[in-house]
Amino acid sequence: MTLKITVRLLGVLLVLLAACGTKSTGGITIIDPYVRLAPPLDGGNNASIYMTVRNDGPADKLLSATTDAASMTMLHQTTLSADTASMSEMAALDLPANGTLELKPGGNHIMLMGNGTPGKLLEAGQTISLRLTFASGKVITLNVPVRGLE
Ligand SMILES: [Cu+2]
Repeated sequence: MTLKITVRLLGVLLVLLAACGTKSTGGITIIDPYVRLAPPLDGGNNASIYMTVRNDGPADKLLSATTDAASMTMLHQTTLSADTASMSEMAALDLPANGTLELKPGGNHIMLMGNGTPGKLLEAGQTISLRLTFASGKVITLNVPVRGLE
């Protein structure tokens, strides 16, 4: 009886941990990562990844993000002018010492071009594996959930 309750509690704990959505490696913590699918207007073939990257160490740079779930990934910066938003590719995104790098709608993001395996698009509810490489040599591999259109 007691054992059964313990096992059940453990199960609940594991579920809570899995839902937490953070991943920490070598002083860098990834908070609340998610893939946002593009509107069907774009052919539904591109997607963006957003997250907060917290750095509890010296200044670093995000150099690349790779995944098998897209034919190409890029680091993008969004620039807003009077009435248009345009995206440009960045060689790296700065991660300040003891600070954060925000990847968010209307700002910096990871762009997935040609998402999904050929002929099959990503769908809300899926999870993709993403590998982040930093200038310091740190590499973080994490699972990123796919959210639907917002
Ligand atoms: Cu973009």
